[in-house]
Amino acid sequence: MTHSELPYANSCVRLGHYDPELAVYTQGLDSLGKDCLQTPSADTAALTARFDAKVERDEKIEPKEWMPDAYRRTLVRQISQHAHSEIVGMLPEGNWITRAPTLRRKAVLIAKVQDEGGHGMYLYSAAETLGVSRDELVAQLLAGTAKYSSIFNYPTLTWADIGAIGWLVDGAAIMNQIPICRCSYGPYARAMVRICREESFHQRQGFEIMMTLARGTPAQRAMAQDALNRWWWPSVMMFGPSDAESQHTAQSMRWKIKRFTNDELRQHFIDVTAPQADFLKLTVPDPELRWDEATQHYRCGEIDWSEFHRVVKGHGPCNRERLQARRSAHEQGRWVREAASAYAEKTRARARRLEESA
Ligand code: FAQ
Repeated sequence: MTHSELPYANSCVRLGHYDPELAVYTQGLDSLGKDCLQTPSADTAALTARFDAKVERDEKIEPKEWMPDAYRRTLVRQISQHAHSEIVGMLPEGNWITRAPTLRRKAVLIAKVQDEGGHGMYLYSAAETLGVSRDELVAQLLAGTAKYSSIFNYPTLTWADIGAIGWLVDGAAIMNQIPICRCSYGPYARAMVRICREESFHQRQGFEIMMTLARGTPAQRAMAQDALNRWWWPSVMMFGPSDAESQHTAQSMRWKIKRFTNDELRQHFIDVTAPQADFLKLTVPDPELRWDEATQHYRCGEIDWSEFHRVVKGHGPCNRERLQARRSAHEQGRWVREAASAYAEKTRARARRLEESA
């Protein structure tokens, strides 16, 4: 892996060499991709060979095409977990909308949280092209059987946490997601292009909050340092288990769903972010963090994987609270969904009547 191949999580997200098409793919929604689920009559080995060759040539796989079941399942798993993360990820920051310190900060935060909701929608739409419905996926989230990113199970205790989330969490998210712009599955890749552009704004707004606090009063500096102390390790863990422990990486790399391993992306995040902390004159809470001339990378201390597994299994500081908030939002939004469905039905009926009378 050369440096130029790696995604940037800094102030310039380089999308130039990726497919610039922004449209989120919705083709295939009518059948929800179910027509692709039947076992094809033609020889599966030949279909697999054609699929593999297409992936090898870096061509996109589209919803109506034949694809191995395991590829489809992997995509549904990853895209739906990603969508849930965006939606649950609205909660920690949403917590600060009413308490943002200025009107400008409040407007920016509302826009950011709204962007995350939009990302969830693009991603559920991309997952739907694979033959699952958004209702099914949301039901899994609400039942507590679906995963979402561990990072969103930590609390936002002070305003500085909003800065730290933008800087570190969005920074890590971009690092992980830029390569997905080149994912072999077309709808996911195209959704990611737009998402990454928005995430790069998010990262910069977070860094700007941190910069303001770090250059502020001693109390503001202390608040920024405290936020870095609490968000550093969870952000480093966000990239997932180490390569030695990661169940899915090898196969996902062969299918070009993932382009880099969890550890490669984590290392790059640390390499980019440690100098940013120096620039802010804040201290990364890792006494073993140091630049290694020989490898041209930062070395860091041991990750506490027991904490990661605890949080993923549902025992983080806010897992219960997050699910409860989603469940009650879903319940309180029932009338909106019912009204939207009734309106859509009314519109369809009117169109039918007009057609009949024409
Ligand atoms: N948390 O074999 P691997 C954001 C699970 S969006 C919880 O390495 P894989 C935007 C993994 O699912 C953040 N679970 O798996 C934002 C698997 O479990 P399974 C989300 C995790 O898929 C910012 C098992 O461990 N981003 O932040 C985590 O190859 C600010 C074994 O792991 C994405 O979803 C974790 N951190 O690699 C919003 C990006 N890590 O399914 C609001 C797309 C791993 O076998 C505010 N996803 N697990 O039961 C990916 O790139 C990959 O799915 C990875 C995991 C890298 C997350």
